[in-house]
Amino acid sequence: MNLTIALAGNPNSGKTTLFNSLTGSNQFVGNWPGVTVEKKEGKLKKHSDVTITDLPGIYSLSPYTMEEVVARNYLIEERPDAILNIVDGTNLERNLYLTTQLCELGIPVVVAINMMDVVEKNGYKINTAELSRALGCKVVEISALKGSGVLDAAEAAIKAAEDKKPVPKHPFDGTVEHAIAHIEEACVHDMPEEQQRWYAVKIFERDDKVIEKLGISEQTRAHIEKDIKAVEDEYDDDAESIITNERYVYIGKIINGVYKNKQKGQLSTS
Ligand code: BGO
Repeated sequence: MNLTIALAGNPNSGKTTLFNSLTGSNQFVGNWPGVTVEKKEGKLKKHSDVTITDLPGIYSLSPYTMEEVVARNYLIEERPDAILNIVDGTNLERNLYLTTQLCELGIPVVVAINMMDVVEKNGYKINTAELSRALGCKVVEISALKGSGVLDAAEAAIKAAEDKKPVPKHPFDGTVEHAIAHIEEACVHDMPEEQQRWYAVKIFERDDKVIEKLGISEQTRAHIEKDIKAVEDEYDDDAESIITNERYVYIGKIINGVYKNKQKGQLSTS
């Protein structure tokens, strides 16, 4: 079976190092359609039926940079069989911000925590079993530079692609979740179920590109705008910032339980 695995991660997370390690010299370089952002694809070593697509390094799936737009268009339009999300283990909090968004796409995700050689040298340990439980997807420790764990990460991504199980939904806070549920019902209920979540969150954030793509009518927009405004009034903040804060609160809770200083035996937040 031919499978496509997208490699996604923050700039400097080690994505290029991992891509080279997974594909060796088996790479094809081009451009993403319509833009001057480089597109790299390659065949996974010893798996000629598995294509790895290297997405541009990004911090978020927002519509503000060319890299983000290229990456998210690929993910929502092409829908790869799985996402291998490379995360810099020395900077978990910032990197997991993208992870929370990738997990909403309805595509199976495997998280590869990179730079584990540095994490360990610094005397830290990451409880990957707990992180995996909290995120709802498989988590693998790797060092792309040293090559350790890289094959396990690839095998895990293949398995996730074959199993086709999207990541379970992480709920936002009460009224935010309520508004998103309304949006799902009003705007995206005819989409495949696993795709609805990401679109509904983007509509809540008033993401123009998504609203335009879906061709949401003025009447429906006015209807959901009432829900969004009510949440903004309650939180005294704008919708996009509310979602950003919700993500960081969620990440903060996760990290508290998984990042441990080996020497002191204490939990740390980064
Ligand atoms: C330089 N462990 C360690 N210790 N370093 C790693 C690992 C790892 O597991 N993985 C990657 N790196 P990219 P993006 C560098 O280039 O793959 C290092 O942006 C240097 N260069 O070697 O490029 C990797 O594609 C001079 O480091 O990331 C690279 O995601 C001094 O992380 C950097 C020190 O990796 C970014 C490092 C001239």
